[in-house]
Amino acid sequence: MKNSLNTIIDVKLTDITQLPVDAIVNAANKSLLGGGGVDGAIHAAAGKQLLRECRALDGCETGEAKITSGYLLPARYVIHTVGPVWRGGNHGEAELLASCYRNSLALAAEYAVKSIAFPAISCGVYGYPAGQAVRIAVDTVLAALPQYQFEQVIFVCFNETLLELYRQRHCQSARPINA
Ligand code: AR6
Repeated sequence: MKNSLNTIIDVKLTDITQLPVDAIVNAANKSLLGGGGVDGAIHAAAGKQLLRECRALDGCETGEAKITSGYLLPARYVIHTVGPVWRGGNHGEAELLASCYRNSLALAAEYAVKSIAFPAISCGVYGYPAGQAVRIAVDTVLAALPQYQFEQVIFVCFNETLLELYRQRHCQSARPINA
């Protein structure tokens, strides 16, 4: 059985909707009915059936996660999580953001997902400072991995600045990341 030491961790500069992984994570809002940014891109690429399934989910609280099929996406599943809106850092944002990563991984494991890709949750419209968000993303995922058997985790960046931040975090982390 594979343990966390066998999980490949990648950082990729790409469009998450193009990735042929078992699950991609969506940085959604509480309604789960679509929006802009990566959420809009995922709904556009998955097709209208995704919205239909999302309507039946009755929304999602910040820090929690829900799963749907990927429909027209190369990914089999979409895990929808709701990141915190940045309000200065004293409103539980860090713990809520960490919960997004932990709950997404737990849900993925329940569905026997082996490969999963995360966008930089809360780093767009929700305004989370990228450096802090990347640290939470990497540290939370690395801390959670020992309890699962994932084969691959990908941190997807949509710009060079984020890519560089993930690389820097890689240098400081105990585990190697392929970037
Ligand atoms: N592939 C990978 N990353 C992407 C893509 C893509 N196709 N498109 C954008 N990003 P955001 P949030 C990056 O704003 O901050 C939505 O309207 C983007 O550059 O999508 O959690 C929801 O409905 C950024 O680094 O999510 C919510 O209302 C990161 O994804 C709200 O935005 C997240 O940016 C959620 O805001």
